[in-house]
Order: sequence, then C-alpha cells, then structure tokens
Amino acid sequence: MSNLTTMGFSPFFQKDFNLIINNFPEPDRILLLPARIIAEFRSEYEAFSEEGVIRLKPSLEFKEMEKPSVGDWVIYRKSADGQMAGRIIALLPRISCFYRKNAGRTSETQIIASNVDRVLIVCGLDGDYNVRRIERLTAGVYSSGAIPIIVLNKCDLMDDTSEAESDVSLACPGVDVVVVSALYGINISLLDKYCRRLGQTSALVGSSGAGKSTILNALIGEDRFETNSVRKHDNRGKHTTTSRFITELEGGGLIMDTPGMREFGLMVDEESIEAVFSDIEALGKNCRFVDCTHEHEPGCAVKKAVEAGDLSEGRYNSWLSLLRENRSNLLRSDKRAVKKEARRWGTLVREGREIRRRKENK
Ligand SMILES: Nc1nc2c(ncn2[C@@H]2O[C@H](COP(=O)(O)OP(=O)(O)O)[C@@H](O)[C@H]2O)c(=O)[nH]1
Ligand SMILES: [Mg+2]
Ligand SMILES: [Zn+2]
Repeated sequence: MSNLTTMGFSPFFQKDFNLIINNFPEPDRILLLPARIIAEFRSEYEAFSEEGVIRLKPSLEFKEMEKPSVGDWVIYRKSADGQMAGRIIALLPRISCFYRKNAGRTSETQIIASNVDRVLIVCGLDGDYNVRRIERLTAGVYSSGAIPIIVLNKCDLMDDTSEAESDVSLACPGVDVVVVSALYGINISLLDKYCRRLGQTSALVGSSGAGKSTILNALIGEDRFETNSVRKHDNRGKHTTTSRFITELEGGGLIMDTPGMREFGLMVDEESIEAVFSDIEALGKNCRFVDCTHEHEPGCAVKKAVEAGDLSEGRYNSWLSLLRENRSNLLRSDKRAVKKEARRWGTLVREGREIRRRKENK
C-alpha cells in the first residue's frame, strides 16, 4: 500500500477533509490526517494513512450509522509520542454506504460496506442459489450508491449454468452476471475488470459459505484468508482475526471481504426497488391509472401481463412483497430518506462538537 490515492482518497474526500481541518487552529492542523479504515477490532481500528498502517481509537461515541466502518475515511489526530496510532476525531461523508436493516421489528441498520465503488453479490450455485435473494441484495446495492455485479460461484457443481444465468439476468436487468468457480479458478479473471482498478474498491457480499473468501484468495492468487473448509486447528498463519477487512490487489484496486449474512432486511429508497424491477416499471406505463398500484385496479397492464404469462407470477409476488416490506421498514424508521442520511450525517456534527469541546477546555 503506497499512497492515499491508491487507497481511494479522491477529491471528494479531500474537499471535506480540508473543510473540516480549516476549523482547527493552524498549529493543530499538522497533527490531523486522513486515514482509511481497513479492519475493525473490538475496541480499535486498523487504518491506512500517509504514515502507513496505524491503529486508531475513536475519541467519541458514535451512533450506529455514524460509527466508522471498514472502508470509511476518517480524520485522526496523530499520537504525540510518535507511535503508529491516533484518535479518530471525525468521519468523512461517504460516497456509498451499503447497509441492511437488522432482523426483527426494529429500524436499526448495520453497515456492511462503506465507500465501495462496486459490490459483488456472491451466490453459490448449490443450496445457496436463490434468485429472490439476489434481487433483494441488488436493490440494496443500488440504494447504496455502488454498482452491483452478480457473481454465480461454484459453477463446477452445476452441469449447465445457462438457465441460472438467464434467470438472474431477467431478475436483475442491466446487471452484469459472471459465472465462476473460485475453487477451480474458472473465469476468475473475468472479475479483474471490476476489481483491479487503481484507487477503486469492491466488496464481496453474500451468504456465509457462498465462497467470498475463496474468491478473494483466487484473486490474490494465494491461500491467504480463512475459508470455511479450513479447520480450526490447521489454520495457523491464516488471517482469522476479523471477517470484515480491505486488502489490496496486485495491479491496483482494493477489495473488501465481509462476514456472511443470514438475512438481508431491506430499507431503501423506493427507486432502488424500481431499478431492479424495471420490467414491471415499464409495463406499468400502460396501466389505465397513472398511480396504479398494480394490485387491484381495473386496466392494470402489470396484472394483465401476469395473467398472460408474460411476467412470471414469482417475480410479480417478489416485487410486491419487497415493496411492502420496505414500506413498513421505512415507516418504522424516522421516515427521513435513509440513504441520504447514511451518507450525509456525521461529520459536521462531530466537528462542531470537537470545536466546542476544545473551546470549553480553554
Ligand atoms: N465446489 C466449490 N466449492 C467452493 C467454491 N468456492 C468456494 N467453495 C467452498 O465453499 C465453502 C465456503 O467457502 P468460503 O470462501 O469460506 O465462503 P464464504 O463464507 O462466503 O467466505 C468452502 O468449503 C469452499 O471450499 C467453488 O467454486 N466450488
Ligand atoms: Mg468468508
Ligand atoms: Zn397497474
């Protein structure tokens, strides 16, 4: 890891960084530096900065969506004793934030990946294979501000993958679908054009056991990170300390591995669902009423298409249930646009608090 640019520090982050540190007295500023969180531990973070890989502790309590997460850019204050350490004083606004709603009747969310350019939705072509889940995750990625790519892994286990491929393409129109076998290295190089881009970050998401870590190992060409097949007593030397981290790819590009998700609760802006179900959107243009809900209105082109078999009932039901679930989750939240909140919040509040605290201490 050589410099901030290769780690993804762009003018977008530079601008906010400058804005914030300009609020601090001049002699103080040289101690304030940007860093990117690359791993998270119980009470501290590992981050990359101009100084190299450092350990950071937060200097304040952060609320869930404001809490620095792997991928985030933060401002930290260098420790005075010359240690490779410091304290996080602010979180820079995100360019993207992929999160899920926690399970149950709550509006709490959990960040999966911050500041990624692309999200690779990994699905195994075994018992893991589930088009409905892929649709759901794709809607979540659209809402995050990142670009979704669908990776169907374990193609060695399926004789003919063409049906799965076309089903997924129909379910997520316009999204690239890549069929690979991480274990046998089949088609792994097809992922290069998404992942090996200087200064850009991709994230691997999906169920536990889908093959995310195996894909990561295949991309780095080395059996470096722990996979499920590695038994506990023979995994010495493997990185097992944390399951969410960023690593650099040879030839440029950063990649984040994430822990497996059992459930992915959706709480997004409705346009993200419409983007995945663009076929239903297009059909809806021909409904008699402009505000047709496609549920019970006369002259509904969507229902007509279902009856005629032009739109599969499974897809129609999937769309309807995602929409309903999302609406009820949004209602349970504080109704403000969740996505915008996730990106915007934070920094200025934190900065204001920090300045106030410092004034009070004088
Ligand atoms: N047959 C087959 N098995 C795979 C493939 N990729 C991963 N696996 C296996 O699936 C299991 C889970 O893989 P892992 O990478 O740990 O999944 P993760 O939980 O998504 O990180 C391991 O036993 C892998 O060896 C593949 O392409 N083909
Ligand atoms: Mg894994
Ligand atoms: Zn309609």
